[in-house]
Amino acid sequence: MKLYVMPGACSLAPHIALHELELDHDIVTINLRKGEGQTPEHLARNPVGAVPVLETEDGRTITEVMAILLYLAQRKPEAGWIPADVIPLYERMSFVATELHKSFFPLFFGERIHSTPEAVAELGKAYKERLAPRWARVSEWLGGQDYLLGTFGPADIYLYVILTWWVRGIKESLDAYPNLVFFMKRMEARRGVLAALEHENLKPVMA
Ligand SMILES: N[C@@H](CCC(=O)N[C@@H](CS)C(=O)NCC(=O)O)C(=O)O
Repeated sequence: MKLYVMPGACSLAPHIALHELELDHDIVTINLRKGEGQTPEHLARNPVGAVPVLETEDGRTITEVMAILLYLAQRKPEAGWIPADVIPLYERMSFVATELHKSFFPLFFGERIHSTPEAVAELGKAYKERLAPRWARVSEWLGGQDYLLGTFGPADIYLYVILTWWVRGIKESLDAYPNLVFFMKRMEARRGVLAALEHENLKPVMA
């Protein structure tokens, strides 16, 4: 399998999954900042020019973090990442994808939406406020558990990557959410997480 990533981007999630599941893979880095997402080769893989993209041995090309994570989970059923009742898994993954992941575009790229620094700052403030009840929601899901569904799985990996953006990218604290702090520390004690971080030349955010 070949996974196209940009270090630290959402593609880190399937990268971690490949390590956690111990699946053979090659990583190809796409430097989006240098326009490598817009080359004809990459657009043929994903017409919106984004990472991640997974190419499988049997010739499938899969885009979308959630789809790739679920595909990888199905490749290794013995890991137990797909519970008998899939609804809580889909609910949490969909929440991370739509309510959390996509809230970061205005935080990272506000200047692509508004042209004045004041408007960009206001947009950022609004999105940070919008995220607060959403962090509370995932914190409540975690409760006293180690992972979102009790046992480790793809929703945890996806949530972990988005939380690294909050801490490393936006430089915000998680101190208001002790469950999330413990979750991040737990994730950063995992071998697969550390292996993918190292491959992408990244340090743990809770260190
Ligand atoms: N819905 C997509 C979003 C992918 C996405 O936003 N990828 C970002 C990196 S985190 C990207 O490649 N952005 C480049 C671009 O949109 O031009 C998914 O879940 O995979």
